[in-house]
Amino acid sequence: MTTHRPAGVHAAWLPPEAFRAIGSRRTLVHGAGLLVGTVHQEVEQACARYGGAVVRLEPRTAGEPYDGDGTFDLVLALSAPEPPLPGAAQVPACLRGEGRHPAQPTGDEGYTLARQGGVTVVLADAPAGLLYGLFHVVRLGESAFGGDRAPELHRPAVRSRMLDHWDNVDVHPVMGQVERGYSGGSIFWRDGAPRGDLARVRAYARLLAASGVNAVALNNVNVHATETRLLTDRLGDVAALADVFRPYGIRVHLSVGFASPVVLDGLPTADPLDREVRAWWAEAAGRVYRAVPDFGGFVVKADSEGQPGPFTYGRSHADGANMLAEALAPFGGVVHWRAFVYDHQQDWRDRSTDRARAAFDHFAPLDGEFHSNVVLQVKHGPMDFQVREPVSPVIAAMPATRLAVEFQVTQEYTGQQQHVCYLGPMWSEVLGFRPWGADAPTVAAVAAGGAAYGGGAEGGGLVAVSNVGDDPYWTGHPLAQANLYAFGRLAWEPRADPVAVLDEWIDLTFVPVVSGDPEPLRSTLHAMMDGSWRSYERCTAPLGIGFMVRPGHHYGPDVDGYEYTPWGTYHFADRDGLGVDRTRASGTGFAGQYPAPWSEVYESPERCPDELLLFFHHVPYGHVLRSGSTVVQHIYDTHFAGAEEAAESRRLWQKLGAGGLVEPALHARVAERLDEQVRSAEEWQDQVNAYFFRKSGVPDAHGRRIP
Ligand code: GCW
Repeated sequence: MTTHRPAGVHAAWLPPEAFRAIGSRRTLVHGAGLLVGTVHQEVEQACARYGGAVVRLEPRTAGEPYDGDGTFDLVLALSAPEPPLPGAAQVPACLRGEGRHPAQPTGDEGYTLARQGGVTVVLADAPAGLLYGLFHVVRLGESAFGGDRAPELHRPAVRSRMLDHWDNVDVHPVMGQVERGYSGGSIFWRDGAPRGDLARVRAYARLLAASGVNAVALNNVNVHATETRLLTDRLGDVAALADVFRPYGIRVHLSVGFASPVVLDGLPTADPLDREVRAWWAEAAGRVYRAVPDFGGFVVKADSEGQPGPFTYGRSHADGANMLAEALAPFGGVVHWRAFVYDHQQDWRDRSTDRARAAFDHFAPLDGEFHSNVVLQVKHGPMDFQVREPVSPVIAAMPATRLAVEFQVTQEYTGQQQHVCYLGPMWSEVLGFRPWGADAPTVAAVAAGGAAYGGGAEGGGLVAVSNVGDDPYWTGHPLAQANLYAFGRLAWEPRADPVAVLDEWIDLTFVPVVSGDPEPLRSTLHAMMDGSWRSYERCTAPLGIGFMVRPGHHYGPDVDGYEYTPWGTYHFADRDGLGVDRTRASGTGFAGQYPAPWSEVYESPERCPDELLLFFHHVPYGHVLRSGSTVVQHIYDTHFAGAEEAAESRRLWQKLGAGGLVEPALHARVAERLDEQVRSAEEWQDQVNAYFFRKSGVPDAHGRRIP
């Protein structure tokens, strides 16, 4: 029997106690195969702890009746069981094989959930659906076993729900074991070798499956020499990890370097139109699939921040992606080709080059040229995972291309897991954004594709960079676990309310292990977390301008840190005002990359939403926002407020105390991070306010102290 977690590791959102309601009941698990085995094992473990019972039935052929006639509280069965299950009289008629509505297939991963006559039933067409249905019952807890429940069909909104690990096999001299990782080392590798701690990986797979994730890329998109060998002599590492993810319905993918044929086998070129190069990739793909038959595919960062790519050979990104797609196609694999391509060596003096334009300029003209197993993976904003950006215009520009939208669960620019910053509300806003205006499809619909996207290309799904490491709490800051959970849940159901998702996480993580009334803990966590993304926005770069962070590691304030660098991330503050003019009328023209109505809304300083004003416009400090405040007064007010909110969070957590409601060690870990958050928020407040006071000479209207 597997353990729920390796020794010394916090259970995150599935402590054994979360299975209490199921563990004390009688369950029938019906179906064959690996994932049904996982379902059975999960229930069996719960029953061993809480005294319930579980029966496992392999499907039989018609005419061969089941023995026995058990009575069950919970039935988890593959659809249309024939002959009828024992105790089938208890299965609601509407869900019995013969009575089920034929127009409602559950698909590969969906399930129907109902309760009638004292039995809770999960029916699925395929094993993965049973697994997701089981976790739904876990979320419901006791309430899964009370009253009646009309049949509900649950299916994921997007097919591919993927986490990318930026894990290195070797320790990188600057980036460490995990690039932009804030949770210790990799859970896969340590110092160039597999960690071999597969129990930890299994526990991770289980957490991901319970949140809805079904794909993982194992290594950093910046591919160094050792990671290139994951395609050859290190393929065994990949197969071992795939074996652990598989029972939880998760496929593994690999990031590959575009120059692999040169690096690994000394080919003279990696030109995607070269016959030998194409044969090399076909052979590499075959090798991978022999080791991992359900391998997901390749992730590629090409011609980006120094990574090799097709531009070296005068070829397009469609040429590059399609070559890999052809190699993977015979096996059903997919290429995730990243659209994060821009000039990272631009001249800061040149005001006409605009990094925000780059992805659209490179990729929009290629719409329709990518093979159907290429997914173009687009960061949600045009720059780089800032606390506030407009939605990337690429998302609305490529109706004939499979698009995936990429988020960053790891908090590179949102507090690095030192700060509480619950990102669910940001992702929810992005997913619900309608690039073509009211009544037109949302970003989530583009990621879902097909019918949801008005008959557009099949969707590429949702992807996010993982925030997990070998830290005992998984994510450094224990409350950062909520971001990982929320990504999976919002990828499954983008319309879910992010605050309700947070509540689910609290229910699954803390409530099962609380002795006594959980309400004070619940309300404290909501008070600290619900609005923490907006609070972090108030603390840092104002009104959508972004950056102002310390170069390199990206933590803490440095208003001019990137101002005179080649990275294309400028605020252009002078004595009169700040912001980037991205209008068509007088600026870089970026606003024109959007369809109407947003092209018009963003073009106009009067209509542009306040929170994005400085992303699109260069305005004087005295410019009056839609809120009624001036830009400079807004900067002061938000920075004072953000620092005060951090202090308030700390007060709430201290008030909660270490006794009883949360383990003392966890309380201490959060308390220590809150001290740092308060310190850092004051630093942001003072540096940003002092900077703009000195530039503008405008005093704070309320006479507060600006150093
Ligand atoms: O945000 C930037 C990060 C890089 C990262 C890059 C990317 C993996 O600072 O560390 O590289 O984005 O998304 O490729």
